[in-house]
Amino acid sequence: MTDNGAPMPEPYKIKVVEPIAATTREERQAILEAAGYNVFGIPAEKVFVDLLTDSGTSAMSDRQWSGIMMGDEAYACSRNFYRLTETVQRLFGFKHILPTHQGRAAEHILFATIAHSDSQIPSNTHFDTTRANIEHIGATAVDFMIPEGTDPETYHPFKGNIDLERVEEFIKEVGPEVIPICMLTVTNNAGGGQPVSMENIRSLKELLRPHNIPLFIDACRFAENAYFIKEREAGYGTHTIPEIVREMFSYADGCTISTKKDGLVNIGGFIATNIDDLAEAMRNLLILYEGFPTYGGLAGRDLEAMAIGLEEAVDERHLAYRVAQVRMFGEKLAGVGVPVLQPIGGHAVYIDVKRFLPHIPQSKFPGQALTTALYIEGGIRAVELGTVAFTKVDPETGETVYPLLELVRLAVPRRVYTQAHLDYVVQVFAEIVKRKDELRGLRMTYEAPFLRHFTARFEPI
Ligand code: PM9
Repeated sequence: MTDNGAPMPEPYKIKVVEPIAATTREERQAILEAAGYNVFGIPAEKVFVDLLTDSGTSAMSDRQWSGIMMGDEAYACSRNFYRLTETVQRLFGFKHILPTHQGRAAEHILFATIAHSDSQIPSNTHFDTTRANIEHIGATAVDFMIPEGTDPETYHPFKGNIDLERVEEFIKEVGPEVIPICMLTVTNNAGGGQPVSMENIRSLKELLRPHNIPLFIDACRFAENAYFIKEREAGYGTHTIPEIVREMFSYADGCTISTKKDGLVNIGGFIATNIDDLAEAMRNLLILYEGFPTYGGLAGRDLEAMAIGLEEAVDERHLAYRVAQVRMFGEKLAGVGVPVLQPIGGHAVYIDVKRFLPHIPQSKFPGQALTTALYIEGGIRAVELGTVAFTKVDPETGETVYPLLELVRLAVPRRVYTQAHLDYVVQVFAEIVKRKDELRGLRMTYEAPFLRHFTARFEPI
C-alpha cells in the first residue's frame, strides 16, 4: 500500500526493454520433447514468462550499469575490490571478504577447507548445491527444519527456523568434534522461501558457542529475510533493514552468498568470515580454483555492480514492493484454486503438488509433470523442487526416500516482470486447474550421478 491507500505499483520505471517470444502450442510441444521434458533444456528465447529462478535474472539498475563502466580491470587489488570490501564490512560486519564467481563456488571453497569424510554439517535445510558440495567430499549434510516447516498448510511466521532441540540432541549424539560448522539458510529456499527469525539465529549461536562450532549463514536472500523480521518479529518494526541485517550477521562467524539473488547481479558471490586462519586457508584454495583473492573469478566491473546491488538490496521500498508482489501473486493463484505453500515466501510462490495432483504418485514425478503442463499451456517455465530434485537413496537399505514436500516453484526475478505478466500466469493456471485431473506422470530415462534435476530426461507415461 502507498500512503494514499492505492496498491503499490513497481517502484521503478523501465529504461531498457527486451522483447519476449510468443510460440504456438505445437511449437512448445516439439521444444519440450526435444528437451527431454526437462524445462532446464528449453531455449530461453522460447519461454514467455521465465519463473525458473530468481538467481542471476535480476534487472540491474542504471547505477549498476554505470558502475560497470567504472570497472578497474587490473589483475590484482582493483579499486572495485576495495569498494566491495567496504560495502560488505559495513552491511554484514565481517572482516575477510573472498569474492567467488557464484554461490556454489563459495560453498566448494568453504567445505573443501573445513570438511572431511567423517564431518557432519547440520542446517535448517541445505540448498541442493550446498548439500552436493558437502556430499562430494564424503561428508554428511543433515537438515533440522522445525516441524511446522514440513507442513505446507499451517501458518508460522518463521517456518525457516532451525529446530534447536534437534540440533542440541544431534551435537550430543555425534559429538561437536565432527561438526566443523552449522549452516543456516536465510531465507530457506528448499523449504519454501521461508524466513528465519532473529530469535532463532541468536539462540542457535548460543547453542553452538560452548561447543566452539562456528555458525555460517547461507545468505543468498538475506535482505528478504531481514524484511520479514521487520514485518513479523516483535521489537523490529522500527529498525531499519541495514540494522536488522547487521544484527543477523553479528551472531554468525561467516557466510557464503550467491549475490545472483538479493545482491541484484547476474553473476557473483563471496565468502566472508571473521575467522583469520580459516580465511587464510580459503584464500589459498581460492587462488587454485577461482582466481586471485581480490577478484575470485569475476571481472572488476562485476565487483562494482555487486557492491551497488548489495546497497540497493537493503532499500526498504524495493523490499516492500518485492515481498508484496510475490505475496499478491500467490494470493491470486490460491484464488483460482491452486494450493500454495503458506505463508507465501519471499522470492517465489511454491505450489503444493501433492494436494494439486493427488492422482500422480511421487514415483511418477508429479511436480515435473506440472512444469511441463505450464510450458505447454502458456510458455511458462517453473522449477520442480520435489522428487526429481530431492529424492535420496538410503545408504544402509538402498531404499528410495522421497522428499516430504513435493513442490513446484514459481520464482519471481527481481525488477523484471510487471503485474500484468504475473496475472497472465494466474490465467494460465486457471486453465490448468479446469483439467488438472487429466495430467499424467512421467518416466525418467536419464539421470546424472548428482544434481540430477538439471539434466534428467523424461518421457510421458
Ligand atoms: N539457487 C535457485 O534457483 C539457483 C540454482 S538452482 C536453479 O534457487 C541457496 C539458498 C540458493 C542457491 C542457488 C545457492 C547456489 C546456494 N544457496 O546458483 O551457485 O538458493 O550462485 O548459488 C538457485 P549459485
